Amino acid sequence: MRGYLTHRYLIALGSNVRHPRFGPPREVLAAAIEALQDAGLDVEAVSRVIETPPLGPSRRRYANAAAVLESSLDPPELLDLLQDIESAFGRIRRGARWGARVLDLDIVLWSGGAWAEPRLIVPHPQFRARTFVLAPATQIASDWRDPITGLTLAQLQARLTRADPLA
Ligand code: PH2
Ligand code: MG
Ligand code: MG
Repeated sequence: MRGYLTHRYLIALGSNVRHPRFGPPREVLAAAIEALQDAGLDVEAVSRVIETPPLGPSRRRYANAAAVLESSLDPPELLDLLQDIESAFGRIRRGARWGARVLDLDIVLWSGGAWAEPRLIVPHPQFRARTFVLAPATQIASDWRDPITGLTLAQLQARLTRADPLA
């Protein structure tokens, strides 16, 4: 049922480790989309999967994608669910920041504007600087406006790829 309690979310997906059953990272992301649907989330759009060089210490390349979904869950409730799915895919949180991971599901934007608490900040604080988030996100939600800068995803992506150091 869709009603006034329904929120829209932009989710970024990433993987740079094989899964013993699903296989290489690109297949992990496909399986993750199914897991989101099985968990009762209404998946409205899914980008293509892109392969990206790792940002940070990990050496393995990533598969990245983005999805738009609808849910009546609020951001902390959705975060709990996404973390349950990450765990079900075998992700172990070792505390190491940006370590290799079989599945990463991040909340990038939600229809409610900004959300800030110690455990969860939406919009995702780094997403404006990350092509591996903006490129797939622009495929499926180019007109979605970042509530902080007022720019659309397409504008943020153009600003990033222009890469003018004086801008
Ligand atoms: N995620 C990270 C750190 N570095 N690099 C790429 N290419 N793709 C990612 O999804 C990614 C990353 C932390 O979540
Ligand atoms: Mg994450
Ligand atoms: Mg991440």
